[in-house]
Amino acid sequence: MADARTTPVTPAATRRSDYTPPAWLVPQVALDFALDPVATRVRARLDVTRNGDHDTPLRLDGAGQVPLSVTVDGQAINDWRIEGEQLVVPLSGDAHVVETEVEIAPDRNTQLMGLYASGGNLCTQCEAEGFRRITWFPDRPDVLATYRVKMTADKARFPVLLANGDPVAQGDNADGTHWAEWHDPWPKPSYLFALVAGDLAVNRGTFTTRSGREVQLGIWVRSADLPKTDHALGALKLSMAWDERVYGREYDLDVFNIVAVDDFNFGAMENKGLNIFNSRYILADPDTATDYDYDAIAAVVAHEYFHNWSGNRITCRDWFQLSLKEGFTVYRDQGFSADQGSAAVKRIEDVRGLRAAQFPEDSGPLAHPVRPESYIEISNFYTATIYNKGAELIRMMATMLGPQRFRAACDLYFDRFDGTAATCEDFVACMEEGGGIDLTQFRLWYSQAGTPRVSASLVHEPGSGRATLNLAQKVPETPGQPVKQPQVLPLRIRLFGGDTGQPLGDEQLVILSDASASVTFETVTERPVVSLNRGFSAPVIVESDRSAADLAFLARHDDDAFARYEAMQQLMLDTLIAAAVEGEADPRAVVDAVADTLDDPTLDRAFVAEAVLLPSENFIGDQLSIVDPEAIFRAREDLRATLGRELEARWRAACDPALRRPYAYTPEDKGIRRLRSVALGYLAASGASDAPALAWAQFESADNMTDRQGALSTLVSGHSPERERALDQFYTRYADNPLVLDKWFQTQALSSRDDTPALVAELAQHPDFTLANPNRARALVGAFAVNQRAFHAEGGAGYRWLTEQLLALDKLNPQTSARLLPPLGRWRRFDPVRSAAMRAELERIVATPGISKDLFEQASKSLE
Ligand code: 0A1
Ligand code: ZN
Repeated sequence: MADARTTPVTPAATRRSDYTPPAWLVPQVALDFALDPVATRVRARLDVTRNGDHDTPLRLDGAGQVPLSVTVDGQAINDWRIEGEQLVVPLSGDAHVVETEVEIAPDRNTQLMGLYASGGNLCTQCEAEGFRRITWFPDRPDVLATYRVKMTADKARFPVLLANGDPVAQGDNADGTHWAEWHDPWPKPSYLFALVAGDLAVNRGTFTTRSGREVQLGIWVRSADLPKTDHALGALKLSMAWDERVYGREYDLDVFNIVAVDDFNFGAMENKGLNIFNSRYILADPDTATDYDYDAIAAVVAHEYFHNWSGNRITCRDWFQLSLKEGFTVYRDQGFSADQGSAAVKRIEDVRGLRAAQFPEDSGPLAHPVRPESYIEISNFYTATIYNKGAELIRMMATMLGPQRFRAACDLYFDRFDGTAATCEDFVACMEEGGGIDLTQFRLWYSQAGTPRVSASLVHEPGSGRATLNLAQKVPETPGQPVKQPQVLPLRIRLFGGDTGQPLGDEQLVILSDASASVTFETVTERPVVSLNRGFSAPVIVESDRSAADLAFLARHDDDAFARYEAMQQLMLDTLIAAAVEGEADPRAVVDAVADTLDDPTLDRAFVAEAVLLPSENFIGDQLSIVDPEAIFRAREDLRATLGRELEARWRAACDPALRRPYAYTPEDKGIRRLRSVALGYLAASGASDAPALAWAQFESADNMTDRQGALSTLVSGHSPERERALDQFYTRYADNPLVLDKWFQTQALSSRDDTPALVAELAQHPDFTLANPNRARALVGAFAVNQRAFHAEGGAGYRWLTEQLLALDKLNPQTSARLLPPLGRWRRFDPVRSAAMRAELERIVATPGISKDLFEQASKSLE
């Protein structure tokens, strides 16, 4: 197959306003694959029907393949032509059978889109536009077809043949090959097509749906990995039961298979009945996976499973509607995870993730609305805005509707749009109708980019007992959107008595929809303190005039766990910003609040571990108009050292080896482990002379990866002899485990040592480093680029190194390369020297001949 990467002279943009329905529909497809890594033959038989009254020819998308043959109703034709990347077939009637044959080369497919080889097996990835790299087809999500798939392959090399739907037949051939046929009765868009051929072992299970259908579940991996699949299988069963219980959604086929592959561009893919996963979101045992990995596996398994309804049964009309399936499905997987353990801790983690990835996106050059207006390359729009801000939009609607009405509105949506390709507007209209609420203004959340800023100040008149909360909002300017209108902000608010710590009245849901508004509270007899945006009910930035004392008060007394965490974060942030900008700040309030949190026996340890963690260097940087990475690093390290020293006894208690219990994956044990590694970090920051020895002891005696990696991370930022010992031992022990080696690379790329840029450049020469595997590339290159101090180290070597990696990676895998570019796009936020150096690298990328349109779009937009 020809190279599909294009030279971006003027890559064309696709616009939402240009949508037109497909001219031809394809109700049925039959595919016949003669599978071989070097040369795979694909024969496609498409039943096509004219859609409406027009005389346009059939246009099939491709990616540079040469059709070996084209027939219409069984007759070879020669009036087909290639226009751009499309195969154009003139058709006279209203219904025809069009057949094509192509040859493709999976083992030369380094982009990992379409049919490709991974670890000796063959697999597919078709979302968003990968199916056209397999065969000629109207590769757009609003063309829904039923698929019959036949695969033939060498039986010894590829004993397992899987595709979407249910297996219908199989057999052996005399030449050593075998074949299997699968049929998917549910009409689906081409991006949900999948097949897998390989030498795989399976962990089987069953799930009986509430209406009595017994579903055969299978998790397919290489046989050595089989013992690491129980957690994923358990999570799948939990997800299936949860979707029935919470959303009334049942599975609809007799089999549900998941295959894990090592080479994968994203996390996982929801192909109908045949999910394909990045192996990092399947494989786990205590020795190799952290608690974070276990949680992520359950969340991603749930996410892909939930797509069966929010994505597959109801899909997207066009890719501008991507958040229809992604925002809603993230919201659903967040609800699932919240129900498995501490809902408060889950909310804290999700908000931290939103602030780390989406807020910077929304305030930078790549900002775009949840429903974008245009794109050059759709792969660049699988973003935190579409996924995570999209989920926050659903959450706000759920908050405004309340649980019963939200469920009724979801039922209406599933019912009305089942089997169709829908829009974000369709979803909102169902929320409106099913929930009995007017969402006219709320729709601005879909069209306006940028994170709204809310300012809040509380005025109390002790004489009258009246308190007035003055609120104002502003949605900032973003690229292409200079003027914004006020949005609908559902803010959960409660007042507390500043003397007694008691709540003053119930929580209120205040809907701020004007540019400014006031909320009045009567009979407020005590000085009130306001708890704002509880549970992070609106994804906004709150600027309030609350004093350090008020924040410390809320950190102790708020009855909303998230708000308590938030008050603590704000207190820490104010202190760190003062220290970074003015050179000094009084740490007392933070030290006292952290001490009280550690001492509070009513709080679960997982919450405590989150609450006592300082905001990241990046997040502090995001609050400042000009980021001084070194000053931020210093301010944060100083505060860590102060906390480490002043609360030393408490940290020692939290990581006391005597308190260690045998590994168990329970919410309680996870919390204890998390706090243990946080405490170890504080002890190291305090300069305690035995900190490296303590870390080494934890590293060496750990019976699980969470403790081992926690200790390693602490050691890696220091200069002790234990550091090298731990790195060597870790490497030797896990030399055969790619997922753990990723941790080895990543931990070093995140080190806070001064020499990290040089060490990272050296690691790129390590025999185990390769850009060809996306996990490995992200572990080193991706991690380094978010290590604020290292990446922005004086001299600009980090920028040059990143650019070289991106350009090299772009030749293999444009999607992954483009996704690693955004840290360079923060150039406006740095001093003139850094800023110019970053710009120069972006300009170098744009000027490089032959770069992909993926990378071109990200780099050129970052310069605008
Ligand atoms: N729909 C998947 C995400 C996904 C998108 C593109 C991919 O290929 C490059 C792979 C996965 C999800 O939301 O999980
Ligand atoms: Zn998804």
